[in-house]
Amino acid sequence: MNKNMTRTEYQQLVLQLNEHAYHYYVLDEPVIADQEYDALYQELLRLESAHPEWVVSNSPTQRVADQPLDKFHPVKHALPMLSLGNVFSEDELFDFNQRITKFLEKSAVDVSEVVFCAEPKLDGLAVSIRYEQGKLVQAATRGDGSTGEDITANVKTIQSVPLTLRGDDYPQILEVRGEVVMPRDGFQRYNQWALKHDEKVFANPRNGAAGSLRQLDPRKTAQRPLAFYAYSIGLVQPEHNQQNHSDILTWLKKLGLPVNHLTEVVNGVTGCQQYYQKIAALRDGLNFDIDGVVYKVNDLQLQTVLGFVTKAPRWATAHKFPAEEATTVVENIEVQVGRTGSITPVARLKPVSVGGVTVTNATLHNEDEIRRKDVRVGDTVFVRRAGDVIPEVVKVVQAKRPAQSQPFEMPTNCPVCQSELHRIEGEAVLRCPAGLTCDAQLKESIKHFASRKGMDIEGLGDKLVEQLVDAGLVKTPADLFHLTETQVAGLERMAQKSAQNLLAGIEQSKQTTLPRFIYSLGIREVGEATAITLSNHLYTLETIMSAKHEALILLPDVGDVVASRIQQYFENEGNVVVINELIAAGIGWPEIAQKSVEELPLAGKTVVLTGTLTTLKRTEAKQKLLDLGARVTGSVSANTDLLVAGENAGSKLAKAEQLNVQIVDEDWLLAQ
Ligand code: 5U1
Repeated sequence: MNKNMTRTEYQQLVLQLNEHAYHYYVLDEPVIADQEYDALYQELLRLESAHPEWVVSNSPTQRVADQPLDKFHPVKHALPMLSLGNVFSEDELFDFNQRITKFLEKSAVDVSEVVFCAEPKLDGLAVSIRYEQGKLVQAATRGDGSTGEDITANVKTIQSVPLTLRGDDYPQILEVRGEVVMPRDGFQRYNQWALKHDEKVFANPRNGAAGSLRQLDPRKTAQRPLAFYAYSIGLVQPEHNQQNHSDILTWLKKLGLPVNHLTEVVNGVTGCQQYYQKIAALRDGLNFDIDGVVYKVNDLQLQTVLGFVTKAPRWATAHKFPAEEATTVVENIEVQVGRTGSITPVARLKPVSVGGVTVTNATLHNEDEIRRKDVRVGDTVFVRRAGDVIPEVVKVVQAKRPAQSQPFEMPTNCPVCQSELHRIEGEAVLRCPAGLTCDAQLKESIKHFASRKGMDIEGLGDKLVEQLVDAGLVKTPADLFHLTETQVAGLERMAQKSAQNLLAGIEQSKQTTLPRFIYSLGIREVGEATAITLSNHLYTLETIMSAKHEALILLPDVGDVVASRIQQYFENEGNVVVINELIAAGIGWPEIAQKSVEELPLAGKTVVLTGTLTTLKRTEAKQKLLDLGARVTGSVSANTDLLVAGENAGSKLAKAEQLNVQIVDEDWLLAQ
């Protein structure tokens, strides 16, 4: 890049970077790669250091103030920040709609079916952001609705919040209301980092968002992964001329503010119900926590007619999902031994309904976690269930702790095989070192071996694996292939027919694929995607088994740790013996044609992945595309050859249709 840029060129560079941020955060359609953005940003830093007098307030470098605050100052909202009424059932939703229609009838407004704007209800912290002459001048928490706290310096650090509004057609004053959230992936990453660095971990993403915004030092907030979604407006001067709430959201988006992509206009109660079901089904797969959906009468004139009941609008309500947290009593604490010997303490709970599901066990993760939370038998605890993850104990209700309770001590020996437990430096978990000679690890390894993504042995469920191990019939995965009908039929609840079915399932599983076989071995850190990578790049089991660390780390997404695990696994003689026995028992797979990169099915093709996938994780789908030879990019353009569209594909799908780009779904990708 030109080293002698002029001030005007510097200003253009700021605009260019802000435009890229808009494409990335608001449109979700980046037009340059992250590295290209970083290079431009570095150039900006260089220019600003050479010419500090040029620095403009909307430069992306100006997000983080370098002085901590001494306290948060009160801010009076120009218009109150409203709260929302709640409904918890379909009946209550009907009542909400009926109250609206009755009120409109009484006001002599004729509406046969109310049109709503439906949005996910994000579980974060509500904020109001004020722009004057297009510049962000203030951000405040909701507080009591009329007065909040000034968190401007913290909100400015959120990358998706524009420091200046886009274009030049913005009102002189615009107050935007919305939610600051900590995305789930960022929350996990942050907590892992916090654990390592002895910092406070957050109990859930909502606490993460709230705690981060309440930091007096904005440099700390800047390190927290936060996102913002706009959902309404406060004061606007001069008055806007939008007709519907959905028009306001479109307008905000045009001005550069992120609006949640799941927002939809729906008709009547039926539309609301369908929207609720749809979002409930998507909930687990989203990257942010939601605790329900919000319906708002879309027509702004009707909103004015409907007005308010105390502080909440009559024209809007939240339809809440069943609570995901509940309190219950810890009846016992036991430890479980995992497939790789990891020892996990588990709280046995007095049964409690959490989010509509009865929970009786909750993980306490590991020794550090149990110490940190100091969970004891007899304690009353908050239990949380988020999506399909294992329920966890969030915290103890100290006030209800029984007088005689004792801190929990982790065992020194494996509860199943009695081996002495080890804790490897740098790891949080205790491990049983006995491998397959420990029955608990053997059972979990066989379950993994037989699982759907592994050898896919029809008829071999968890219960049966436990019976086979307990009866001493299976000591390694290879023993499965030498079982006889008499042995299996002799097990409890098994008869000749079911024994025959199991043996047929085992026989059928012998014809597999190399990635499935590699996955089924249960090598630590080697999931489905890595197994595919190993197979597609190294082609044969022999090459994979003898691959050196230096060769392994050259493979896509194989880092130091994964490479070490793979090498250690194949260096273990016991593992090699079992592999040889499995091959001798007749397990085989079609040879992988050693194609050069140009011969791969998607060689030279530019592919975009969008929407929510149901089977593959996003990283797995991307890996699969890469393994097929594709170049995977983030945005649809005239250069895109193929769009893989999951559910709720949104704007990328529309653009691909417009550009006549070939569109395929997840099933297509799975079949490749
Ligand atoms: N999505 C969404 N969340 N939420 C919260 N919309 C929304 N609207 C709110 C609140 C408190 O209040 C409106 C009445 C502006």
